[in-house]
Amino acid sequence: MKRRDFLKLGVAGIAATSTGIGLPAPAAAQAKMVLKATDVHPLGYPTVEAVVRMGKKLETATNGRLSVQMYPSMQLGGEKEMIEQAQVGALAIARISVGPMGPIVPELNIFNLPFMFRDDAHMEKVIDGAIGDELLKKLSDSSANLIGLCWMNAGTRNVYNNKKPIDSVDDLKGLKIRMMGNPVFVDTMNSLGGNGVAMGFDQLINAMQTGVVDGAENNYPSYESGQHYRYAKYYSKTGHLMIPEILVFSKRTWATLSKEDQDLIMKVAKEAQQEERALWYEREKESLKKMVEAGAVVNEVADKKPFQAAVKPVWDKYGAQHQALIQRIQDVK
Ligand code: BDP
Repeated sequence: MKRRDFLKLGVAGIAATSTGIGLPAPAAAQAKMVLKATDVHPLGYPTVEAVVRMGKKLETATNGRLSVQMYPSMQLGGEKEMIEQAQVGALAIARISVGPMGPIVPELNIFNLPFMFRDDAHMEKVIDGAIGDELLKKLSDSSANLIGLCWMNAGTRNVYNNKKPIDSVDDLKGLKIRMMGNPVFVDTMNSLGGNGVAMGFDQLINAMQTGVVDGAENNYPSYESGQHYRYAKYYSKTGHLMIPEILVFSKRTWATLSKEDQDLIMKVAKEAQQEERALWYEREKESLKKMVEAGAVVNEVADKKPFQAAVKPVWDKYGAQHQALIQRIQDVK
């Protein structure tokens, strides 16, 4: 089905085998529901696998009444489209990056600040703790029409391009680098001296092929599974962003579920947060190996201080109104 047709249907993100769609909560709660889930990544990718496993648990716990149908590999469009479909209830579950959620829930944008987290352990402590819970709640209480279920690891993002290895801020001069659709990222790349170009993940390969951009930035698994090394072989460990993923549920579909089902989904989602993490670290290692075998030229960036200094204006612009939250994140040890 084409994306547009899919949207036109306007179904509540569920394929109910009874006439449960659109009925008030108690009737719908009893109906058999297939929750549509989507991800930009392919089957086997840690985030996809974690949601597939979550679906199996739901199926077992409800004797098949609740299940998850996964649409991987951008089958339902890029992240922007995924968010929109979850908002209108055309799909139930979307696994998205916090990246594009920043403009929707301003506090979330703090996770999108360059060099926000010291390392994976710091990021994990933040998302597993009170701040993580508060931000999921902020999202659920916002006008975004989404329920925040859980977080997932997505490692560190590094710059890659088809011209040369990046060692210093100067090396980025003149390079057109694709960034996720959120002004904070374009500003980040521009303050580093490159030219940030915002576009969807679904448009990136085409943009690299046609020279609209010279490269992009992402973690090892996205670079490897998307085969981006074929278009941009210099992968430089700039480590400028560490952005967790977020699993969201359509608020419209959520409202048709019983409290018991909502609690069950929350429970398996929290488990998915930890399960994805284990899968993530395995996949990072495998992806690094595969991309190098496929010809990627990976380099360390010895001195990151000039990169950190260069993004100061981004912190001033996006962080000023969230100083207290930033301090709390930094205080997490
Ligand atoms: C990947 C995220 C994915 C984003 C993509 C991007 O897993 O959700 O869509 O980056 O750069 O790391 O758009």
